[in-house]
Amino acid sequence: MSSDPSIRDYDRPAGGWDALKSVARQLVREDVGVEGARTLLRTNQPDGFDCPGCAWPDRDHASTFEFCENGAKAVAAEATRRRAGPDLFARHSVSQLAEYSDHWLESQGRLTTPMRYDAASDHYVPVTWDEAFALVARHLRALPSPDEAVFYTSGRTSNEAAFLYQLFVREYGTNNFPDCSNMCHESSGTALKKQVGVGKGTVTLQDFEQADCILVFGQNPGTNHPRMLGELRDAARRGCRIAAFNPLRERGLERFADPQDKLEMLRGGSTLIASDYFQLKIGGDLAAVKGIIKHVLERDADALARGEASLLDRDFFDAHTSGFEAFAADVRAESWDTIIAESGLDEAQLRRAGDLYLQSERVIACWGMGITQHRHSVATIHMIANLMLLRGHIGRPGAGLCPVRGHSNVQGDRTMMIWERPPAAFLDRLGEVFGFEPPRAPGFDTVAAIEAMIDGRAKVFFAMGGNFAVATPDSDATARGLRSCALTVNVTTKLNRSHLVHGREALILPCLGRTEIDVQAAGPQGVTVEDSMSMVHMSAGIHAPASDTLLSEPAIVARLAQATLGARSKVDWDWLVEDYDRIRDLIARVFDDFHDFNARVRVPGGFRLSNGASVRRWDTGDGRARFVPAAVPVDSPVHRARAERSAQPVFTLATMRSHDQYNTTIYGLDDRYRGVFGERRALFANAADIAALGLAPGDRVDLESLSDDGVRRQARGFLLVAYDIPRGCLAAYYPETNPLVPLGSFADESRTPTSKSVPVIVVPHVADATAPRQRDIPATVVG
Ligand SMILES: Nc1nc2c(c(=O)[nH]1)N[C@H]1C(S)=C(S)[C@@H](COP(=O)(O)OP(=O)(O)OC[C@H]3O[C@@H](n4cnc5c(=O)[nH]c(N)nc54)[C@H](O)[C@@H]3O)O[C@H]1N2
Ligand SMILES: Nc1nc2c(c(=O)[nH]1)N[C@H]1C(S)=C(S)[C@@H](COP(=O)(O)OP(=O)(O)OC[C@H]3O[C@@H](n4cnc5c(=O)[nH]c(N)nc54)[C@H](O)[C@@H]3O)O[C@H]1N2
Ligand SMILES: [Mo]
Repeated sequence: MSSDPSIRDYDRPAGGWDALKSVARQLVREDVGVEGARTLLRTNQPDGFDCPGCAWPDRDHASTFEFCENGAKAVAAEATRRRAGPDLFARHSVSQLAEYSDHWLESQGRLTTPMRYDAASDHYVPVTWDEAFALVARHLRALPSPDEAVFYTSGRTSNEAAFLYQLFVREYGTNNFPDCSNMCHESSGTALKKQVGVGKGTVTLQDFEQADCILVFGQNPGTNHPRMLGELRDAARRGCRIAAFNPLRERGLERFADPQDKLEMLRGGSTLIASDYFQLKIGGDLAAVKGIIKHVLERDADALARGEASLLDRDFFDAHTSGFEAFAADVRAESWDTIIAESGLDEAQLRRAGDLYLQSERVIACWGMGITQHRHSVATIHMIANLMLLRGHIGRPGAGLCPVRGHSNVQGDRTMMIWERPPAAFLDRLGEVFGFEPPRAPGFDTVAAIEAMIDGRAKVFFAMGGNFAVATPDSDATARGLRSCALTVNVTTKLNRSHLVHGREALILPCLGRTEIDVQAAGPQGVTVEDSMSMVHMSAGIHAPASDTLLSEPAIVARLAQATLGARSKVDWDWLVEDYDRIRDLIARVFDDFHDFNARVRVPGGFRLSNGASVRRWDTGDGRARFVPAAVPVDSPVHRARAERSAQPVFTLATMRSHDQYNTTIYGLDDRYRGVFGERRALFANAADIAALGLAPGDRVDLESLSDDGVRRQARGFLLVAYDIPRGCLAAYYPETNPLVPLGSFADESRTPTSKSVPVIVVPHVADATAPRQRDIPATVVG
C-alpha cells in the first residue's frame, strides 16, 4: 500500500488475538479502574445491564460479551473515571472547546453537573436541576405553537424513558420526533411495513442455526456487530453458504478467528466467513438483486419448459402474496446490460449468486447501512424482500429478513412510538388511556427539523441523547439551524459537539448511563430494551453513578413534564418514576403486545414481541405480502453529476464507520482491519483511479460534493489509501465527511440522508488558512 507509516496491510483474520488484546486493554485502562473492569465483565449477563454497543441479540441473553472488542470499548467509554465537570467548563470557553477534535471532547470523560450557557462570558456555568427545568419550561410555554419545538432521540434511550418522553411531548402537543432512526434503518421500516406488514426483521438467532445460505448486504459486522460474527462463523462451519455484497473487501466478512475457540486461537487458525464475495459498485445493490432475480426467473422458465416442477414457491404465492405476475414481467423487461452496468457485477457473477440462491432451502438476508442510505434505498429493500418471497423464504424456520439495527434500543424507541408519523390507532389509544387529545398532524423528521430550525419554524431543540450537530448531514446547514434556535438542550453522558453548536440559550443535562445503578423511591430500577430480533429484556446498571448529581432519563422527562405542563397534565409524573414497574404497567395498557409486561420481562431472557410476517400473517391491508417492482435507477444524483461533468471524473463516496468509533464518538484513530493507523481523514480508492488522477497513495486530497442546489460543499485534507474497491467508488469515515452530504439529498419515501452515495470530485489538497484548526491533545485527568 502507501509509503505513509500510518497505512499498512492487515493480513490477519478479524477477531483473534488482536481483538482479545483490545478487550484486555479496555480492562486495564488507567481511566477505567477496577470497578470499571468489573462492570465490563458483567455486561449482558441475565441480571446485569444490556450492552450499549449494538442491537445484535445475545443467546438467552447470557453473553459472549467478554469477547466483543467493540462492546468493551462502548462500556469502558461509559465507565471511565474521567470527568468533564464544571472546572473543565471554567477553564475553557465554548469557542475554545469548539477548537478541539471530537476525539478530544469525548476523552474528557463523563459529564457531572447540569450546565447553562452564559453568553456574556461564553462559558457553560453550573445550574441547578430546578433552574434548568424552569428554563426549558419557560421556553416551551412561550412558543406560539408546540410545533415550534423539536424533540430528538438517539437509540440508546430505554423503553421506559422513550415512552415517558413521547407521552410528555404529545401531551405538550406535537409529533416533532426526529430520531437517529431517520438516518439509519428508516428505509428498512418504510419498505418492510408496506411489503410484509411489519417494519422489522423476521428472524431469530435460532434461524441462524438452521439457514443454509446467508446473504449479507452492505454491512461490516467485524466492526459494527462483532457478536454477529460468532453466528456467521458457526453457520459457515456447518456448511452454510455466506454471500457478501460489499464494494469494499471487509476483513470481518472474509476470515474470523473466534476468541472463544481456544483451539482455533492456539493453532492460529481461522474460519472462512464469506464463501462468495460480490464486490458490487456503491449503490448497485438494487441492480444486482434484480439481476439475481432475473436469473432465477429464467431458470424457472427453463424448468417449466422441460416439464419439471417450478423452482418458485407458487403455493406460497397463491396463499400469501400479491403482484407476482406484474413483478416478474418487470424483471423480464429489465435488460442485462443495464443490470451489469449499474451493479458493477458481470453476468456470470450474478448468475452464480442466483444459483447459490436456487441451491439453498433456507435463506436469510441481512443488511445494514450500505443499503439504507441511498436515494433508492426503499426500492432496494423491496427488491431484497422480493427475492426472499420468490421461494417463500419469509416466515419459516431458517429463513427470513434481517435488517441489522444499530443503536442498542433504536428498535424499541420506535416501538414506543418515537415516531414523527404515529399511526392513528395508537394516538386513539394514548388519548383513551391518558384522557387527553394527542396531536394528529405529522411532525418533523431529522431533515425536516433541520430545515425548520434554519427557516425559523422551530425555535427550541431538545435532544434525548445523541450528537445531532455531528450525526446529521450537511454539517454547516445543521449548525446554522441549531445556532438560530432560542434554546438547545442536550441530555447526554459525554461532552460532544452538539453542546458547542448551540442556540442563544443552551443547557447540558447529564444523565445516568446504561451501566449505572438507578435508585428511585422504590429502590434500584431496571429498564427494558428491544434488540434487533424483537426480543425485549431487562437491563439494570451495576456501576456507581459517575456523579451524585446525575438524573436518570425517565426522571429528567418526568421533571421536565411537571415543570412544563404543571397541573394541566393528566399524568402523575412523580409517582411514575418512583417505581419503573408503574411505567411498564402503562406501556402494557397502551400496547397489547406488552401485556403482563412486568411479569414477562422478568423471565430470564425476556420475551419476543409478536411479529406477523414471521408467522406469515401479513398486516399489509389486504392480508398479503407484496411483490413490489422497481426500476434500476439510472438518474441518481451521481448519474446526473456524471452527465453534467464530462471533463472531470465524478466518484461515488460512501461514508462509513472505522473500527475505533461509535458513531460520532471517536475512541481512537485506528481502523485495524482496513490497515489504517493513527489517521481518520483516510480516503479509500482504487489504485487505478488514484493513478488516473495523477496522484499517489499517501497524497492528501480535498473532496467537493456535487449537487444541484448551488451550495459548495467541501471536506479537506484526506490521505489517499489504495484499497480493494471498484473503480469510481470511494469510501471515507463519517462524521468527517458529513459536511459533504446535501441536506436536500435523501432517500425516496424514507427521507434518510444519502450518506452512502455522495457524488464527489477529488482534487489535490490545498491548505486553507481560514479553515478552523482542530486540536487533539491528551485529555487532562480530573477527579
Ligand atoms: N463499533 C461500532 N459498532 C456500531 C456502530 C459504530 O459506530 N461502531 N454503530 C452502530 C449503528 S447506529 C449502526 S446503524 C450500525 C452500522 O453498521 P454498518 O451497517 O456495518 O455501517 P457502516 O460502517 O456505515 O457501513 C457498512 C458497510 O456498507 C458498505 N457499503 C457502502 N456502500 C455500499 C453499497 O452501496 N452497497 C453495499 N452492499 N455496501 C455498501 C461499506 O463498505 C461497509 O462495509 O452499527 C452499530 N454498531
Ligand atoms: N455521513 C453519515 N452520517 C451518519 C451515518 C453514516 O453512516 N454516515 N450514520 C447515521 C446513523 S446509522 C446513526 S444511528 C446516527 C447516530 O446519531 P446519534 O445517535 O445522534 O449519535 P451518537 O454518536 O450515537 O451519539 C453519541 C452521544 O450520545 C450520548 N450518550 C451516550 N450514551 C447515552 C445515554 O445512555 N443516554 C443519553 N441521554 N445520552 C447518551 C453521548 O453524550 C454521546 O456523545 O448517525 C447517522 N449519521
Ligand atoms: Mo444507526
